[in-house]
Amino acid sequence: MTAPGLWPDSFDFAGFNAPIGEEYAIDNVEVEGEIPREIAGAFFRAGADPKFHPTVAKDTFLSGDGVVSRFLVEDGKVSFRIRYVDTPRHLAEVQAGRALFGAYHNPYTDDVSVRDLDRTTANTTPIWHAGRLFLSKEDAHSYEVNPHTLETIGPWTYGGKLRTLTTSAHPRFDPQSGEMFIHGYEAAGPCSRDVAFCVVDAKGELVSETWFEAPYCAMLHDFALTENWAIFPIFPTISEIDRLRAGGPAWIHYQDRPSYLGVLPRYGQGSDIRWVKGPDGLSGYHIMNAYEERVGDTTLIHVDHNVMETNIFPFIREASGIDASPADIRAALMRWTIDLDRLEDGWTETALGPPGDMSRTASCDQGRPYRYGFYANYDPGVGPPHAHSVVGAGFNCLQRIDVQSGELVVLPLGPDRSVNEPVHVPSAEPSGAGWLLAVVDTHSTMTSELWFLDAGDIAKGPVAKAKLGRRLRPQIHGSWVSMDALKASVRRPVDED
Ligand code: V55
Ligand code: FE
Repeated sequence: MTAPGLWPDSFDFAGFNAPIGEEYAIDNVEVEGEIPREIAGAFFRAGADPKFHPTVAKDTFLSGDGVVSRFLVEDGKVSFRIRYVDTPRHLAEVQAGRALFGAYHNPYTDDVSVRDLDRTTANTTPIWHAGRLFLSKEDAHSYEVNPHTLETIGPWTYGGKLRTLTTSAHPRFDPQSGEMFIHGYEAAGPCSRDVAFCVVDAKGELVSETWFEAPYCAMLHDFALTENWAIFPIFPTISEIDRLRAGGPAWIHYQDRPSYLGVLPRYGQGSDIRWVKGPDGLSGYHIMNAYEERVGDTTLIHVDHNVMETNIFPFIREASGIDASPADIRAALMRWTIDLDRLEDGWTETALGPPGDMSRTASCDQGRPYRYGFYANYDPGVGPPHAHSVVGAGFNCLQRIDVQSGELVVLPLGPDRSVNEPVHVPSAEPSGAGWLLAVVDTHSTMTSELWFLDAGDIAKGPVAKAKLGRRLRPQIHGSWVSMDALKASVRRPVDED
């Protein structure tokens, strides 16, 4: 267990965000209601849970040790397990009995004894591809984890073929070919402007890696993929080597610098990249979806994502001297459209829906014209802010947007609850909308539940809940893996008893 009472005095370590530091398994989680039998598989979750008190006075939720957890769902029953990701960083700190790594994303603040060690916490996304599970963070390579035991196997470099020093926590998948596309920023080391772009085939082989140079070393968290194109959003949240070397904050958001979209044919070379310039000061993290539209003899690309007028993370705004209260930051789910024949015109912007994050679509909709997106939102009318999740206030609404008609369906969770990023589970019924699974946290009882919702009717509330009876630290991202895919994993449940 982690020691109470000595954590930095901020929302990152309070309430639901208080560190937990326990690895455990629950075989039979209490279920209320009936879990639809067609839901069979594993909901893998990545999270952050600092084991030791930080060495820096101010630390962020984003720096916590990676934990991987799994809800296994089959025959209406649920089991749960959670473990640390045994990165070299975590193992070294456990060995030392204290934190050795310093400030978020700044290797120059680490103890000299760990100067040559991988400093990733692998705390951001569980990635499933070609029968393997990886835990990822954007500052290093991913770590392979046995999906049955949650034991860490080691860093994943495609048999040593990978040249980039980083692969992001947001790969994109072609649902038809089974290919995975993955980028890595700071590919050549801290503050380098090099971005790697890799194609991995359906069998898990790295088939290409090409590099391009971004306008600046931006926090390039996610990218958009269509059937033929990859689009890289560059927002002016920038890292600079002199500041890092001086032990300063890694990221500063510049309100007076432009945003860009990098446009690359998805099987192209880095040298093919073209840049579209946009307004100053914008910020965004996650892409909901993107697709191409043929209009006359030109092609439009639509990118749907939450766009904010400044960086959403309080610690980045503070480091940047940006004084904005969260309630005043303008944001919306936006559609940005570029015309491939007129990139010099920039992009046009169409508001699709209220602000929010942690978006999802059905996997089969990725990169193609689609109708439904799901995402979480904080609505102050629903309840007060609670210490929860990486943005501070937890999300208290789950929403489905019809991006064609604009229709919005909302499930408000009330003043006492926060919701984590959902996963979408497809239905075997041809007309079925599928299911949404999301962990919902109740603040008055400090307990977490896995809710099962009909994706076609989220407003009616959960059809079933699996009640853990204890608190989970908020999730970063999650992934759904069907039971068939899990059973076909290249890894076996060797040490499962
Ligand atoms: C994010 C999360 C991170 C990170 C950078 O959601 C960006 C955004 C959990 O770690 O390091
Ligand atoms: Fe993310």
